[in-house]
Amino acid sequence: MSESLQPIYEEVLRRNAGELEFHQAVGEVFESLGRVVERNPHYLDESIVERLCEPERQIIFRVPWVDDAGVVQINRGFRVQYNSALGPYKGGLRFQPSVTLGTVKFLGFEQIFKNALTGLPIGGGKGGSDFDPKGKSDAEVMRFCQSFMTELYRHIGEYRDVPAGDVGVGPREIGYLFGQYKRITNQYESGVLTGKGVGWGGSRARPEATGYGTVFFTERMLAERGQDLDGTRVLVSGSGNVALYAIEKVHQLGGTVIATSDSSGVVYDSDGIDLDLLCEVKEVDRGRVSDYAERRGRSAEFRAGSSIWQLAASTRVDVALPCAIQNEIDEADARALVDGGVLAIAEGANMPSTPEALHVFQNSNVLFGPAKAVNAGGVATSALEMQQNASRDSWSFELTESKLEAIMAGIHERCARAAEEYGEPGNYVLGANVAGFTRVADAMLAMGVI
Ligand code: NDP
Ligand code: 2IT
Repeated sequence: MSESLQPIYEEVLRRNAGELEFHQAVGEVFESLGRVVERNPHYLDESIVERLCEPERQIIFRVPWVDDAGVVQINRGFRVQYNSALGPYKGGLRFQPSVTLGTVKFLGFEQIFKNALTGLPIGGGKGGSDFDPKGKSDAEVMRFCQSFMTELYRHIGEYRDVPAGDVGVGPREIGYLFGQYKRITNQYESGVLTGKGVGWGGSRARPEATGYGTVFFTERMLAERGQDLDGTRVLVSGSGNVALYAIEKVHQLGGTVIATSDSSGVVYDSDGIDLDLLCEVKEVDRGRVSDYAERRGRSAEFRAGSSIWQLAASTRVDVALPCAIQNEIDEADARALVDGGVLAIAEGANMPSTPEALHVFQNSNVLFGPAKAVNAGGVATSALEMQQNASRDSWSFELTESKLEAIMAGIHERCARAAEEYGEPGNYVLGANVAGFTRVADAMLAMGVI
């Protein structure tokens, strides 16, 4: 990290004690910003970096609800309205027991630069709760969502803050949240949430967007070396929203996904993952990848608790798409991928590589696409959903997907150009951080001391 940024980083650590994921996200961006502030000292003179590290607003609230046994349960709700220089705060809600303020701040910080990279008018925010939807009945999830929105509604709005889904928040939760917002406000304000059902204001291709966008970005990186996905063997971790549609697009483009995972373990399928079966297990039955292995028969094998990335040590892997959770690739995993001869890694999840893993990737010859560029197709299509809501329009799947593909090409181009400008062609980490930072910083400067 450059000398000029070190004291700012120390201050971030001091003011946000114990928020390790937030420290990690800030540190990773700072690694890229040294050269930017050296060339543009006015960013330091105007304290833009310090301002960017401090969220505009942080909301923490109690979420009481009654479970099916009639017992009162208490969870904690969060919304971090991080930066609104480019548009209303925009970013998902995560429901997972491990969520803390530090988790939401890391995600919100990443979201600022990701949203800037899309070129669309959206600021950065994130929210969530330590509520665990797993094992809860639909009625319990509904009562939780209604209680969560009963506080959140006063802080959000089409022009203020527009939440969406993330881990543990899918179409079911967005439905309950939107229903409660509508009741409380007595307004049909479609643009207040994205990820809605297509029949009631949602965008076609939004469910697919993050996974598809991840694969579109991967294609662009491979094309730089005259390669494509046809015939590749691919690992896709996680088996949620992002992973399922990443698998679908890989298969459409001629690759084969040979393994996937969830938090309990890995399923390796020598015939390639059967996506219809996986969707049935995960989306219809809300089951586990071990259930997939059981129902699939001989070609599939479930390995409890093992790392999907270590498969690269024993079988050919060309592309790795981490689509599960932060810090899911550690140094040993990164080494297994690099030593196994992987061509490309593209981060569908947010911050899936530990700093040590990132170091391994950046010191190798593999193509590496960082999350804030690679997975931006989800939030970009959310912005397209907001456009459709604002104009009371509804576009076809083909039109929306083609816009998504063009946006991903634009993000790839912006990252590649910024990396070149700073003397490191092909360094997408540098390119994404520099291009995202510059757009937000310049907007903030134009608006005075905000
Ligand atoms: P989902 O809740 O739909 O799926 C998450 C998946 O990750 C599940 O299969 C889950 O398994 C698995 N998982 C969670 N923790 C672990 C773990 N420790 N090890 C292995 N697998 C794990 O979430 P999404 O698909 O929406 O999100 C996945 C990632 O993509 C997150 O990082 C999210 O922030 C990011 N993202 C999502 C976007 C979106 O539009 N949804 C947009 C951009 C980024 P299990 O069921 O066992 O918990
Ligand atoms: O991390 C992310 O970009 C998301 N979870 C999607 C956010 C959104 O507003 O669609």
